Amino acid sequence: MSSKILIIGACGQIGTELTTKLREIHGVDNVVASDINTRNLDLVNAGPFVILDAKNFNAIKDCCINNNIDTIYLMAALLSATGEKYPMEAWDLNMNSLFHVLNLAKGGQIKKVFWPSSIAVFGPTTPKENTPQHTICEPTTVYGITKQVGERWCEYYHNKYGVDVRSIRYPGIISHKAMPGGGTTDYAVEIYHEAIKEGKYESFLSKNTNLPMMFMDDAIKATTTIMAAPSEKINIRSSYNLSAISFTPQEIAESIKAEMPNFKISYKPDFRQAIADSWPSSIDDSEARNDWNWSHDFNLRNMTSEMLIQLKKKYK
Ligand code: AKB
Repeated sequence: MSSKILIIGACGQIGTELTTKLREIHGVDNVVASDINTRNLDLVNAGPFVILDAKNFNAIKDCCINNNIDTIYLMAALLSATGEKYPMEAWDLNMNSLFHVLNLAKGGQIKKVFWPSSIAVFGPTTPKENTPQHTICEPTTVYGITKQVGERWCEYYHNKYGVDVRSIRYPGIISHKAMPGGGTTDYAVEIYHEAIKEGKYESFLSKNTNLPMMFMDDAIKATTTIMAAPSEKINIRSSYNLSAISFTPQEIAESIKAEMPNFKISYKPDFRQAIADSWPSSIDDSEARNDWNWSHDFNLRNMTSEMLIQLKKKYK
């Protein structure tokens, strides 16, 4: 029998594309998209959509009962840059939404949960290169703290109450449909839009800031693969390291210049530089590769080609 899925935060950068993919896999009517607002609604309204506040336990519970939901993807969150501006709001949204979903699963209403963590769980004391799965995690952002604590709670709910919760630590995600909002890695999306629209881009990170990144197709593949894996293959119930590519603003600019020789980049680091400097440059994701056969498809060159093709169509 197909799962009946609720996506909370379906109108965000990842939520929109996840909604489309899950509807392809499970059938349009089996995937209810929800968000607190209707930004990007055109990307998710080919199937059921409800307005839902991720901080409202009763609203989530009623939505699950009314739609016979057995699986939740909790994609709502305030990201790293916005979280620094609104620390208490980030804590409130990121933690309460997770508790609501974990408690529904503990009560038996929900059978399976996906909750994204992030490379933001790492901090300045973490080994920067090839960051191991199990290592020092002393995050310095509110967002990172919520993700680190959330990971501990996911593992706790699994061990203590048998909740089938699965999670991956997303790197920066690059996509051409919905824009990201409020992250430190957002520059790597903006740069393509500005390349097509203006032929130039001013980066808010310095030219040698090397961060782990991933094309959206790979992020969606990782998400659907971990959720489809047999439960006994999921040995880590906090969150899996996940990796594809790492690059700097200068390297992404070079990859754009290879296709658009007149493209110009300049650098004006702002408060997000300190956040980026606290994160790793590359991630060791061998546990995800071993446990549930994760592999990525996109490198910087073919990601740039695809981004430019798609955005040329969008802005023509
Ligand atoms: C951010 O930059 O805050 C996010 C993330 C790495 O989790 N994209």
